[in-house]
Amino acid sequence: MKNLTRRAALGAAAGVVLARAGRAQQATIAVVQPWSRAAGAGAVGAGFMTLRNTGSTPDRLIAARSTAAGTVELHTHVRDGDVMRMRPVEAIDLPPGQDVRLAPGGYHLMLIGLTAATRPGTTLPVTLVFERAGEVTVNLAVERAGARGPSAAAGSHHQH
Ligand SMILES: [Cu+2]
Repeated sequence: MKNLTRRAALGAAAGVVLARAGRAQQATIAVVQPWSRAAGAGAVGAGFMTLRNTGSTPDRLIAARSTAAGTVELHTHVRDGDVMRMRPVEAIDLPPGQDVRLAPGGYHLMLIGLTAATRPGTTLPVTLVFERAGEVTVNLAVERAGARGPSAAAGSHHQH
């Protein structure tokens, strides 16, 4: 019994250490190539990027906001018969060691009520709120309307 008790005590201590290590893990989400598309003032814009959880614990994108839009929602696309429709989601899960893409036809940020027109070549600030990693502000590179991806990736021949 004495051994079992000691083992339980050690286990509890180890648990505390793990929890502390987890809390100390800040900024373990890398935001790769955030981009948007040109849109008019008052219109709805979109935000795309790859979210890379470089930590060892799960995280979630739980909200986003922008000084350049009235509201920012987290959206996904769901199939409805032959049509793909957008639907708000509460959060986007970010498993450790994985890349989650926000891309046309899938997860994306919906920037509702742009305060000004966005033009190709400019940037758009968005603050991402992660459950564990906290808040990160990134600049979305504005591409032309209808772009399918960030031009930095499309034009890159050296980053393989
Ligand atoms: Cu949407």
